[in-house]
Amino acid sequence: MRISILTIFPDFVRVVKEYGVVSQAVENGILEIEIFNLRDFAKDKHKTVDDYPYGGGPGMVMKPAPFFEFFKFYNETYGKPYVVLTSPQGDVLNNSIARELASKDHLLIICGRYEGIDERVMKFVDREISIGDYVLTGGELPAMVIVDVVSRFVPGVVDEESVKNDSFYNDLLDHPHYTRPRVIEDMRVPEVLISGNHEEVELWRRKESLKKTMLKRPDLFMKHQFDEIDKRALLSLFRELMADAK
Ligand code: 4FV
Repeated sequence: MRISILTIFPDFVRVVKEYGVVSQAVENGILEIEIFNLRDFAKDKHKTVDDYPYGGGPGMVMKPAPFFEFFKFYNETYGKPYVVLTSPQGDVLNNSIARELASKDHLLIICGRYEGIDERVMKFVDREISIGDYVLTGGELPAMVIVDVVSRFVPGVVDEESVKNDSFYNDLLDHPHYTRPRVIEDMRVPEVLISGNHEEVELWRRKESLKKTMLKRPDLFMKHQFDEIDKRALLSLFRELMADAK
């Protein structure tokens, strides 16, 4: 998969491909991540990318011309990508949107700055994505979040099992995790996790996921598709509750 990022701060975003599983995926050739500096497509000697807003008001707006220059070059050189603009007006990112983006073989992410981008640039944009209902100083962090979450859905980047156990994979929050030592400050690892009984472990983890999801994200719980293990987990939870209620 090819992911390109267009920004006025290339050094800021470059780190997203220099650490962890994303950097390994780049080394293994599974991911190609390329960063472009919008200023390289501003034709004036000051490489200007912003200007005053028509109609007045605070702040500056990103000029359309450097983007038009960039797309002329980019589409000729790399072919037409699926273009994502990171902005507060976008669809709020979640796992299913990330999975959808990961199905594209060629993504280009545009990072806004200032008050925003001249509206005429939207002719190049296939999708606007927001990472949440708040206003950032720039679209670079959202672009890095998108690279990170999308890369996990690209086959070969992370082990399938790990993705299957993800929070939100099946609209459930994740179960608690434990590792050595067995006891720390009198806090013990739940016995079932050291029992070696994989069925009991799986049931315990699903019960914990269901409990946490019902408590913290009932909206997700209502979306969750129940399977056999869920039913056994809920029965067991119910029996425990009834026992505690006695
Ligand atoms: C944002 C978000 C975001 C708005 C003006 C960049 C800033 C500045 N992008 N999710 N929330 N962008 O706040 O994606 O240009």
